[in-house]
Amino acid sequence: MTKKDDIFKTISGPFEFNETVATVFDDMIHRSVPLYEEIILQQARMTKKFYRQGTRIYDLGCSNGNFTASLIGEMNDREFDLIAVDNSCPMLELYNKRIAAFKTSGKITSLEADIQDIDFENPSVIISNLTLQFLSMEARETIIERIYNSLSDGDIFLFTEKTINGSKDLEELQQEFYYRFKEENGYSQIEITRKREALENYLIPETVEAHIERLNRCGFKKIEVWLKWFHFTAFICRK
Ligand code: GEK
Repeated sequence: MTKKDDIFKTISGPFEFNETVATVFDDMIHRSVPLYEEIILQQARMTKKFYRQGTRIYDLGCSNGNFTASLIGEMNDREFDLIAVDNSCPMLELYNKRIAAFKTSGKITSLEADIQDIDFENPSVIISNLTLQFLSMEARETIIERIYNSLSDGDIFLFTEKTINGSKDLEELQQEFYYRFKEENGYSQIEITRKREALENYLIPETVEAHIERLNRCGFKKIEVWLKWFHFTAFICRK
């Protein structure tokens, strides 16, 4: 049973994926990311559809394993090879404990590493759900270029990001509706404000256009926004 996220009721300061956050992660992500379950489920289904036997799936920023759990369910008896990467030790400890309890025909390897430092060996699906947003702009460009180069034609890169709108009006609208969503999920004004301040300069969102331009520069030409809820945008890119 996951603990309730009340971190910002009492503290303020910069955000990090430490033990306190790991302990409440499931509650936090469900109450902070609209359509989170739907995003995970459809990504697991797309992974199943595009995974080529004998290749690897990479989950960049795997956290406590929600995508892995969903993938195990979707793959059923099918064999697969998944590399799940996260640089937060407490998060990966939760991941390992949780995934060990699942029965699966898949080979699952968890790696405590920075996603910028790993080699992509024979991938057919690479996923980064809400993780690129924590990298610098240069690092985003480098990793997407490497992802593109490591995939073969027809393979996919799935990613979800918090995005912003370049128009002030529409950005304010997104903000308003997002904060309303958080309030409806039980976060108080002070918690919302403190979390926003804590993420400033750490989670750097970009516009959808900026993402598409970068994807194009890195080689991706077939791109679809398959889900969008105000700030939250999920992409599929096919090589
Ligand atoms: C999910 N994908 O449930 N290298 C490795 N891991 C990183 C890095 C990095 N450079 N930066 C951040 N992380 C998950 C949710 S959460 C999103 C992803 C959120 C890790 C970080 O430790 C955390 O576990 C994850 O990326 C981001 O679908 O909490 O907003």
